[in-house]
Amino acid sequence: MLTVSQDTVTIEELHAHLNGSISSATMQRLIAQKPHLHIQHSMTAINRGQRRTLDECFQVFEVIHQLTDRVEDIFTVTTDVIKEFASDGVKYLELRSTPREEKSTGLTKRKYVETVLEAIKHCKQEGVDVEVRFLVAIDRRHGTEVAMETVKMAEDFSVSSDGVVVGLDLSGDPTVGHGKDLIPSLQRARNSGLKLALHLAEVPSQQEETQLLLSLPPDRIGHGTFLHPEVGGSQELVDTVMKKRIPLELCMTSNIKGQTVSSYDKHHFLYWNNLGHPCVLCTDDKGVFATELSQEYQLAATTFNLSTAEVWALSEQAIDCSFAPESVKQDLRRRWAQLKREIH
Ligand code: 6MZ
Repeated sequence: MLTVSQDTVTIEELHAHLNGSISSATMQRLIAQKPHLHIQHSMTAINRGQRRTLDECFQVFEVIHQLTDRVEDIFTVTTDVIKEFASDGVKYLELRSTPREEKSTGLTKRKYVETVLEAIKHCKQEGVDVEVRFLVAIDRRHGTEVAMETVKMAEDFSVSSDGVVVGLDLSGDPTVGHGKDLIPSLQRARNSGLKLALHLAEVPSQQEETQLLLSLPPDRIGHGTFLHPEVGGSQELVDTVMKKRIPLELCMTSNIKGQTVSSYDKHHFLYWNNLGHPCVLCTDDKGVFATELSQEYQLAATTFNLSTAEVWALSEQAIDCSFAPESVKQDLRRRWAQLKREIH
C-alpha cells in the first residue's frame, strides 16, 4: 500500500471551511493577540481520540469566530491556510467561507470576501505552489434573506475576481432551518453560472430536504452521510445521485470526531466507492479536526485496504470533480501524471 506523504497524491482539496482550517500554530498566535477573550487552544480543536457531538462542533466555530473578527485576522488565516495546504502537497484548493460582519471592528461581508481574495492573490504573488478558488458560503442558520444577499454578492465577485470565485457552498448546522427556504437563492445562483457545493444528508431524517435540494441539482454533495438505505436514506436518493453522477466530498475524520459515523470502517466511502461513484477525500476543517489531506488519504487507504493504484485513481478523479476551468484541470492532470512517474 502507498504511504501517503507530502508531494504524493494529495493534489486536490475541494471541501475546506476557512475558519475550521486554522492550524494550531496560527490559532496560538490569534489567542495570544486576544488574551481578554480567555480562549484556550483546547476550545478550538478536537484532538486525537476526542469526539464531540455535531452540536458541540458548531460551538467550536463560534469560539473561533471571536478570534477572527478583524480584517487582518481574515488575511492572516487565509494566507496561513493556503500555505499549509500547499506544504501538504495540495496543488489545487477550493476554500469556502461564510462572509461575516463585525460592527465593532468595521468588518463588512464585502470586505470579508475582498480580504480573502487579496490573501489568495498575495499567495500567488509570493509563488506559493497552489491554485486557489473560492466558494462563498451560505450559513443555513441565517435564513432566506441573507442567503439571497450572499448569492448576489457571490455573483458580483464571480465577475470581478478573475475567476477566483467559482461557486456557492451551503453549510452550517444541518439541524437548523429547512432547505426549501433556500431553493430560490440556490436556483438563482445556478442560473447565473455559479457552481453549487451543498452539504446534504449530513444528519439523519433530512430525506425530504435532500430530495428537494437534489432536484436543483447541486454540482457536488458535501458529506451525504445518510443518503443510502442502510442508514435510513433511500434507494431513490441513491439512484438520483448516481443518475446525475453528483460527486461526493467525503471527510472521514470530521465525521468520526463529529460522531455522525460510528467508526472509520463504517464510513460511507465504502458504499459509494464500491458503486464506482465519484468520491473526493477532503479535510472539512483541518484545524478543528486536527487532520491534513495526506492523513485523510492515508486513513482511507489503511481502513479500506486500497491498493496504490486505487489511491492514485482517487486523486485523479478529484481533478474532474473540481470547479476549475478545463485549462486548469488539464494542467493538474499533467502534474498528477508527473508526480506519479516520479514516485514509481
Ligand atoms: C456544516 C460546517 C461544517 O465559514 O467561518 N461548517 N457546516 N457541517 C460541517 N461539518 C462539521 N464544518 C464547518 O467556517 C466555519 C463555518 O463552516 C461551516 C459552519 O457554518 C461554520 O460556522 P467559515 O470560514
